[in-house]
Amino acid sequence: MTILLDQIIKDAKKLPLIPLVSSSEYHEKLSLMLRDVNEMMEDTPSINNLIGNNPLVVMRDNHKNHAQFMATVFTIGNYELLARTIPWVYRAYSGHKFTYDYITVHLYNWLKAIDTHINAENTKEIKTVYNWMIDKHDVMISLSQEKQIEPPPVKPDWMERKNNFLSALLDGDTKKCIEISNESIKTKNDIESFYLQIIQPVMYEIGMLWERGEISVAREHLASAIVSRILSTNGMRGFSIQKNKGKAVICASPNEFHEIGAWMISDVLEYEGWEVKYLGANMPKEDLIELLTDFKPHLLALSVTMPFNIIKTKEIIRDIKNNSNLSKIKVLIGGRAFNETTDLWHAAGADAFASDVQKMKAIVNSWL
Ligand code: B12
Repeated sequence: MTILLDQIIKDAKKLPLIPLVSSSEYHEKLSLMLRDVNEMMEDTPSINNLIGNNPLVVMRDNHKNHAQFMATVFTIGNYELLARTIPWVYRAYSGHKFTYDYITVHLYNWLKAIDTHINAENTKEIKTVYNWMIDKHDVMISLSQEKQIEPPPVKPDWMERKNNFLSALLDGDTKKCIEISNESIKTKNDIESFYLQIIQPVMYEIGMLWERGEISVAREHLASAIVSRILSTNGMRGFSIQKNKGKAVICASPNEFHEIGAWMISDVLEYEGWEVKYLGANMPKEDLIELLTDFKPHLLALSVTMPFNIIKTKEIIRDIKNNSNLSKIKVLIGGRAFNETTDLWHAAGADAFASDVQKMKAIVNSWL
């Protein structure tokens, strides 16, 4: 962590916690405030310049993510998450031609919407946080320009293969990617290294290229689609598997569209000897509970990439723990949302957290 980031995290941690009544009201009034903020932004005369001539729908989408993210920060009271995320916002938005001024105008409009919709006695702490973000504008610009966290380290003997895979992925060369995958996976024990040394670092690099505006959404989708095709073939390799370790359900939380990490976890558990049901992305709570009730797994592994999905994840875990038929299921969580912010995973109420497949194996084996 850099000195500046360390300072801003310390400063953020001095912000007041949001009383439950205020965070609940912020949550309740979210769509009203969002509607007003969108209208105020669209009525701003220089809006097209502010948003770098991006389509308005991209801006509205950003506002929705902002609203859900702030509701999460207020509900779980984690300001380290706030301080770590804002520099990413400045970097990613400016990488996509939004101006820095857009961010300030947007925050001032949130202050107006908060005053319009939230009872005056519940606004004090929320406005303190918004004013803090406005005050830190210049620091956040500097932080966003600092060197970014590198992707997870790749072992020297995998480096060339990883680079070749990345180039092939960016070229959309599915055949070459499948060749590299076949060269790398000869036995079921090779799958984990292929995932950790190639797929994960390559996808993180794809993310950074997108964040800096160096590749389009189409290129990122192309990469994700090829990786998904490769993961599908891994499930069909026909390596012998003994199902002697118990039953596991794996999915990504509601509104969570990142599923590659969860899929990797699922494959590794399956090859480790678990009887696995992998449910994919964006899993609705009620249907998950129904499946858990039928299948009666020993383990539920939930994946969360976007911090704004933590609240829904917390609700799932709460309902499982409060249900006498399900309360014995061990709940493991993981995903990018928890990887950087210390102890954030505790907010979701899970039994344990693992930052990657290797650590996940150690935890589930200790539960056997
Ligand atoms: C591909 C991708 C997408 C695809 C996903 C397709 C798919 N089929 O999964 C799509 C297009 C859907 C997408 C959408 C979005 N994305 Co995206 N996406 C990515 C990208 C490039 C790769 C994700 C990935 O596959 N990573 C590789 C896997 C293997 O890594 P992992 O998930 O961390 O998993 C490992 C561990 O975390 C752990 N783990 C994961 N899950 C679990 C679960 C358990 C139980 C355990 C124990 C461990 C564990 O083990 C895994 C293996 O070691 C990332 C970049 C990145 N750094 O990840 C951005 C990224 C995550 N996306 C980002 C953003 C902003 C978005 C959008 C908001 C964009 C938008 N404006 O629409 C939306 C959000 C959609 C939503 N509501 O979920 C940002 C998030 C930034 C932030 N501050 O939070 C990132 C980081 C890009 C960036 N650098 O800016 N995205």
